[in-house]
Amino acid sequence: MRLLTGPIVWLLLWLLPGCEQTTPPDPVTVDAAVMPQLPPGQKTAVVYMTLKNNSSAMVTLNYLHSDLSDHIEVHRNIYENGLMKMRPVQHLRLDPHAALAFQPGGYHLMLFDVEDAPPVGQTFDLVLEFEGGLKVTTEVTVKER
Ligand SMILES: [Cu+2]
Repeated sequence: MRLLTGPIVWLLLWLLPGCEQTTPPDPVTVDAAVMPQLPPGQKTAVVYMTLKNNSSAMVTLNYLHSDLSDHIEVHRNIYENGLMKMRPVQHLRLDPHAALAFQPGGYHLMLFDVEDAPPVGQTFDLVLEFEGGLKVTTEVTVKER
């Protein structure tokens, strides 16, 4: 009996749901990506999301890809001389284990020349490409404005 204890304990641990976390999390994850629906005739869309760096290294966001737009930029709203202005952010860096919320009034993605946006409730794929070649694909949900 004693000889069996080891393997049985190991097997029980393996079967516990919590033990699935032994696989490391993705280095970068994206949560709750949404795009407010575009008004008719408008071709510049905004995307909000939460970006998380789960790794112990700094990550740098270099490129964004989507079938919806050939030109996607990271922007940040800043106050300058009492005015709210938008500034492109190139090579956005995220500290180890840091999260960054893209939200109204702060960071956001801008998609230019959007021709065929999906209707409200539908999704489209957005690919975030980081330095070193890491690519993270997330689904962006179109929501009402
Ligand atoms: Cu912008």
